[in-house]
Amino acid sequence: MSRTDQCVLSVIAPCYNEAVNIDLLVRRTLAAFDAMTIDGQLILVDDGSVDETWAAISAAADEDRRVWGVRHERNRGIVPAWQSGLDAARGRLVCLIDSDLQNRPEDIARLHRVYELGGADVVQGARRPVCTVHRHRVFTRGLNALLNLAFRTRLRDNKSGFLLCRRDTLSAILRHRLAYRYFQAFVGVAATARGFVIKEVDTVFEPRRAGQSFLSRFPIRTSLRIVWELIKFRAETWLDARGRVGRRSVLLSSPASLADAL
Ligand SMILES: Nc1nc2c(ncn2[C@@H]2O[C@H](COP(=O)(O)OP(=O)(O)O)[C@@H](O)[C@H]2O)c(=O)[nH]1
Ligand SMILES: [Mg+2]
Repeated sequence: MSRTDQCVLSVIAPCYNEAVNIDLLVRRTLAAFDAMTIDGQLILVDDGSVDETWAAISAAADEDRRVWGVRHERNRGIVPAWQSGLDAARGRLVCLIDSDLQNRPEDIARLHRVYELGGADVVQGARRPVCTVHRHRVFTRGLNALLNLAFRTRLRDNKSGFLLCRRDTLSAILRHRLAYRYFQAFVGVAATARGFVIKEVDTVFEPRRAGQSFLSRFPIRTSLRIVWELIKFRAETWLDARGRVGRRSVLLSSPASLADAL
């Protein structure tokens, strides 16, 4: 596939020190494309890994033209990695998936099937079990409840990270004005706040085969930072909504002030 070719589906996987998982991830994802008989592209974004992740990605890209590698020189986080994947994506549809095989690449077909049935802008996997490490489960459930409360949503898994939608829909969801390190936690509420309809389907969340979860490194610090960012994002969406309503009411109430409003 050349840089200008279009395809149907681009799967984007952020990779941070996942050398041991790349080979199987690639084989299972390409097999899923074959089973779906879909014109697919797999984009692996190495986010400044310090292990052999980039070597594994390069080898896979050399072997199959459907595999693309993107590399960050230094670690920038999951959402900037999704963004770089999005910049390289040639698909009308995109799918985000973890690279550690906790999401099953075979389930991409399920998300796609549900999407094609219509009625949803975003189809996301609700992880079952939601977490495989006990202390993470408490954190994940608490954060999920907090997000639903703050944004008046009723999502079962706000921090899924396994979803499928149109490419331009994902661009719109990831747009934000303030700086966040963990915006991946706000994808569900951001989608809802921007008027997209999300459908959730249960997907198996396997235990990690190898490597380390980013949460196990600094759980307390990470949790506090995410809660702080939640407050920030709540304020950002509130201001956005007020801005929209404000502009609309000016337009509706006084055509003469149209120039001012623009
Ligand atoms: N790009 C990028 N990806 C990351 C980073 N930390 C984790 N990931 C990837 O994001 C996915 C989910 O991360 P993981 O640590 O397994 O989170 P958990 O499943 O919620 O415990 C995996 O594919 C990781 O390789 C990071 O700093 N940058
Ligand atoms: Mg994981």
